[in-house]
Amino acid sequence: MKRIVLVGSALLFLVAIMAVERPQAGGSSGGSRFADASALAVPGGALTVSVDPRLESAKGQIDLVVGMIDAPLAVAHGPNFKQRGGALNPGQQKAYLRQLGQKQDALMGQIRGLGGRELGRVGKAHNAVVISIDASRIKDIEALPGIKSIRPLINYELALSETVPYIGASAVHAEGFTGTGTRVAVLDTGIDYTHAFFGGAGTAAAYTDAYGTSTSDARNRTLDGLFPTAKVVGGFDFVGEVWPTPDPARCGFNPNGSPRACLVPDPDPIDCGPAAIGAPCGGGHGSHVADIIGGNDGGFHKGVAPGASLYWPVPGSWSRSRRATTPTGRTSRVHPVRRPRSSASRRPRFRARSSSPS
Ligand SMILES: [Ca+2]
Ligand SMILES: [Ca+2]
Repeated sequence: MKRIVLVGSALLFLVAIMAVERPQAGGSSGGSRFADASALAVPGGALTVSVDPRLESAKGQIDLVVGMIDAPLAVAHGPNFKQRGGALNPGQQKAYLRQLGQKQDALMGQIRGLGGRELGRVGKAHNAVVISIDASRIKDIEALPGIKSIRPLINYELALSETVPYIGASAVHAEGFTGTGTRVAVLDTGIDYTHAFFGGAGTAAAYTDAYGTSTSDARNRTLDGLFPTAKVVGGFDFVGEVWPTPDPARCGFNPNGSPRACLVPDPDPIDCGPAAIGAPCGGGHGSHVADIIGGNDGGFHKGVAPGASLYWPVPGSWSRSRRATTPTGRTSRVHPVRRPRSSASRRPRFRARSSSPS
């Protein structure tokens, strides 16, 4: 019996040592140390829940981002982990996310009991669940354990007026370097050279004159006296409007009878962008990229090199970037080209919305 007690004591001592050696968030070791997400958690009830003041007068059904007290994976892994090495190896990272997910499951069970519905959840850069619920339940959510913050879900629109200064390009512009005299060739889906951000009229009528009203419209294959322009000084469409979508009318059929896709080049690189043009159109990615590079409406809206001239060879059709802009314009992948606030008559082409729980 005495021997059994001694062995048990030794085991307890070993467990105690392991507990002391648990890594903390921000640790710099590789992945060899034992990881336990619970060591990163702030005890429930120890924090005051931060409720966004914009919710004070909220009424009716509302979308909320409910932040949780456990650190997201990025925090648990440690700051600058690419340079310094993270605290968790890949397996531990997955286990940590599973642990966060289990707590989110438990929270959602409680929120559903309050009449809420889950819209989404995140755990890597931010630990939160996104829900839809009646605003009258915000106080009840605040009382739930493990809650850190409650914020409204807001649709943000990215804008060059923010991103260009953010990367330091505005400071370069202030020194007189705007890309003037530089020619940039971009390989993408095409460019809407009628857009106001590229010096065009910026009207639906101008776009229709250049593109037509469907992918089969002859105007998207001819220059129509509208191209090139002072800003978009050259370009060519090497693929046509629908490639790689099969186009039996122009391309015929494969030996097995299936419709073929083929390249149908034309001299007009006008982009197939607006949702007003039906399927299979739905792109606009090239115009979006062009705006980031050299968009310039002569006012507040400026790309990274607003003085640059653009060339637009089109080696890939809109279909290659279908995910960039859905027919409803709702996708988070696109950096939207915003309509100038000063001109309501200019259409909000290629605009996309991005929802963020931040
Ligand atoms: Ca045309
Ligand atoms: Ca074309």
